[in-house]
Amino acid sequence: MLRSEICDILGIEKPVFQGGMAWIADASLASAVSEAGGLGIIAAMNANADWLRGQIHELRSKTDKPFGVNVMLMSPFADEVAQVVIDEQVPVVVTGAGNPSKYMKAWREAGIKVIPVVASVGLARILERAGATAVVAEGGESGGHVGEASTMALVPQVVDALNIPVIAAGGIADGRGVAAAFMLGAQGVQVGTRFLVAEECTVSEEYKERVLKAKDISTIVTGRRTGHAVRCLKTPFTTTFAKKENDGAPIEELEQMGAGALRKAAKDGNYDEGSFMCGQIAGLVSQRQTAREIVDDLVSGAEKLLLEASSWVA
Ligand code: TUI
Repeated sequence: MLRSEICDILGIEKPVFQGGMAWIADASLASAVSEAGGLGIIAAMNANADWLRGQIHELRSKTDKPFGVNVMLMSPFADEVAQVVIDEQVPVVVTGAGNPSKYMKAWREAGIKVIPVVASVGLARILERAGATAVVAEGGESGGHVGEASTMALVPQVVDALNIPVIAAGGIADGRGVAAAFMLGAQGVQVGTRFLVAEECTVSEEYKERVLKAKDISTIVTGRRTGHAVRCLKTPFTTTFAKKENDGAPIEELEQMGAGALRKAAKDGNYDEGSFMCGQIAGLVSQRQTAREIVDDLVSGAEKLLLEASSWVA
């Protein structure tokens, strides 16, 4: 059985977190992942307190297992969402796209386990000192907002710098990735892209089909000049965006273009105008499965490899 300290800390059976994908990770997907023994995560994204409260209640009607809420720190509703997780006694808060320091004291006092997503050793150190339970070290292979370092480079450096558990994210979609993450010193993994095609994932059919068809070089990072680098599938939208970015379009124009594009992909399946956030590992994602099948495959694949690993040593 693949287990680590993070399983005991969070009360989960399997060290698999589902990524808090904006506009995608809702109560349907998160409850299915938690029921499967992993950590399902509802993405608060740019939604307000009422929406999040509704999702938390829906999740709790489907599972009594532990779950998390991802607080996207660039959201205009971050302050009210930060209070909802306290009022609703959410067991785990994962944060992304910023530094959650200003909320940490209140969350810790409310008994919430706080697991920030970091893309650098520097922020990881700051958040360990601020009382983080663990961190997710997310490499630039990931879909969505990304930092500079790759998973292979980032994870062992964060592991060496901290004394709390590290969860690896970015480029992990099967047992090989999970086993590799453990070899780098991680105690668990966070997986986004593979869960996009889960049966319980409510994202548009167009999105799922595009992920299933994606290859190794189907994604591109745009927005580095705006300070909000985002990895998406290459589409007409990213081609136009990248051209404008390279041609020196004003940052306000680029930000304006990006606004609403993820919703257009996730909810409307609008291929021409949508931003289909997706990790580099999409080329490995080739079948629709239930969340339980995905969690089981990730874990059993890693167990088999880790048990056989000593055969490499003469
Ligand atoms: O947050 C994510 N992934 C996301 S958020 C998102 S919504 C969005 N849409 C358009 C533009 C921007 C965001 C889609 N995907 N992953 C975690 C993550 N956090 N990746 C990188 C970071 C990060 C980057 C810089 C965290 C902190 C940071 O610096 C904070 C500081 O103040 O030092």
